[in-house]
Amino acid sequence: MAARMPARVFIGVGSNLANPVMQVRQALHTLVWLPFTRLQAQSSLYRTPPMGPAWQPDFVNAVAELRTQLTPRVLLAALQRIEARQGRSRKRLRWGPRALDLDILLWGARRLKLPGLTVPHPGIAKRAFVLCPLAELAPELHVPGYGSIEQMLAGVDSGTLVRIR
Ligand code: A4P
Ligand code: MG
Repeated sequence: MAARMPARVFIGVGSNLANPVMQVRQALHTLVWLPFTRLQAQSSLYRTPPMGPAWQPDFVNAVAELRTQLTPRVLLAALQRIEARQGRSRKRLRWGPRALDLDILLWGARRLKLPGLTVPHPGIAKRAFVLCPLAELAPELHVPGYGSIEQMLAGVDSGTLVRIR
């Protein structure tokens, strides 16, 4: 399972139910315990207006940077177990409210297209709530297939995000 050089991986963390700040903090703490993985850095937390149905509460978003020797599939399965443990039901409305969402945003410079796993995350270019915390951790970043994080940030409206802690 751990047969490789560590990859630099970024995880998007989001919540808008059941005390979102606590959910995001707890998820970040849990990432520390993943096998063959180091939590390298974590961004500030941001309060962000919902993308998708507007009746739902604001989200809290953050990004975590990992070094991992896990394979992409094994890491995704581990993230889905963390979501499930934090009360995430998988039968939900698309883009609807959730206690915890963990997305694999980037896997080094790789592009992955596996059943159930696309990296870079397909929504990355349109989401200020991903790009702002990502830029905080890695302002030099180049996103494969998209360009520099700086260019990408110029294409979204980050004025509605509030850095909360
Ligand atoms: N999947 C494919 N690629 C990936 C990847 N790179 N990382 C698959 C994680 N999962 C990936 O995801 C659906 C399927 O995507 C999974 O089975 C996995 O195999 P999901 O988490 O079950 O469902 P979802 O998250 O509701 O769907 P979706 O369309 O991925 O939603 P998003 O894109 O995650 O958006 N507004 C704000 N302000 N902040 C947010 O964080 N999040 C969402 C959810 C909506 N609005 C938001 C936010
Ligand atoms: Mg998701």
